[in-house]
Amino acid sequence: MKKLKYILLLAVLFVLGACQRSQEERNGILKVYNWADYIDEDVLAEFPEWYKEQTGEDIEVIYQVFDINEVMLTKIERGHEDFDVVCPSEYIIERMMRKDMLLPINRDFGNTPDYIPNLAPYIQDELNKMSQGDKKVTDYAVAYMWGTAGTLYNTELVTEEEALECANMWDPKFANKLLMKDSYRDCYGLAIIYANRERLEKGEVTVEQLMNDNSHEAIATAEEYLKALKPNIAGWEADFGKEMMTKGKAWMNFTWSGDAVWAIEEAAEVGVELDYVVPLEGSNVWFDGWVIPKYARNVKAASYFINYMCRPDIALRNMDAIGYVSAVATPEILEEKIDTTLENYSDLSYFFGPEADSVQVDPVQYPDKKVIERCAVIRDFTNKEDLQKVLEMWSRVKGDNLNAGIVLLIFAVFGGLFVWLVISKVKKYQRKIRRKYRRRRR
Ligand code: N2P
Repeated sequence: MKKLKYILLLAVLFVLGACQRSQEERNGILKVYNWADYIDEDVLAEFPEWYKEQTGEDIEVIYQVFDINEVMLTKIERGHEDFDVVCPSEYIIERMMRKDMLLPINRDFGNTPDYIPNLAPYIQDELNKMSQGDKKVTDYAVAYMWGTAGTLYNTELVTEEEALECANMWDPKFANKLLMKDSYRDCYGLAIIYANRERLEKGEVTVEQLMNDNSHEAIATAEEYLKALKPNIAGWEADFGKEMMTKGKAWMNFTWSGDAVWAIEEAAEVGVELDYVVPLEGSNVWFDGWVIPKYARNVKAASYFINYMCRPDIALRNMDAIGYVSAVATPEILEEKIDTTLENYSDLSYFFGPEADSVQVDPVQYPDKKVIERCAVIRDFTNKEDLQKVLEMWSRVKGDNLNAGIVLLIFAVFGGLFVWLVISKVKKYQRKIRRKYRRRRR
């Protein structure tokens, strides 16, 4: 009995020790958790040198990537992993704020300039719409990249008019030709918007209301419309859509604007023409931002890393490397992005200020004000049970594919076994008969 008590005491001490260790500061190492293909590798590699110049301290960066917001969130929420800086999308930032999972960003950078005010006021305002009580989101999150969800299409196989109306995605002529972003919130919004297109046209409801409606009725509608879309879906992609489109293996891809920019450029190099539009019915404008989770163990380096990401030259290099658009909106960025060979002029005053109301800038990267006006930002589904219902619906929608595949596989395996059994039985019987005849002849 005494021995057992001793072992229990040791176990408690061990657990306490582990907890203590996991909260201890971890100088010299910065753990970054970001989306895949979402940073210029040289920018990342140069951070330690810049950090040393600013602080006199050495730092080693441990960098990991994810493809799906929820995967990242589970690691932090359930696994308490000690990432110092991570990059969730807006609705996950909102959830992390609500669940008190974030630390405020300390902007006391000593002699280092604070680059965070370089962010577009438009994005800052959108972020702050998600504030929780007196906790302002912009004190806890710094926007990184932003964009829209829309349709990337092969111009030889799909017309611009077809791509512009999301209704066409349901057209049987695109059977097995459509790739969908493996993101339940983007797909949910698309389905609800399409289902309510007539009410939207009459002005009875807004894109924002639809996309953020998690009533039982809305969930059932989304399920019905997403299931109806399945014959057209060639795959749910987290990151391979751009490659499939570049290789001409799919005709349309409901995806994020930054992936579209990358795919359009890559495809052009191999002679395939792709383009991207935001559905006329409406869509979502999204942004991802840097946050410091409460299990972080190098808060200082995390804040410096976030600040470094807001330096205009760094923002430009990241944009050039990945195709996405930075939330930094300084005049040098606008100047760099102006392309006088473009035919279209866009109103980007909402992002770069009043002087940018008619500028020649790639409309896929920086949508015109009118496009932004038909989009809305995705908010988190705050009620746990409703969120669970949406997730269950999503796995039913996606799971059907898997089930059909598994059923086919089972049939193929058992069918094969059955045929093999019958053939071997027949052969055995034939051998028996032959032997019988031989014996009789003797
Ligand atoms: C890039 C992922 C972009 C995330 N691979 C868009 N929210």
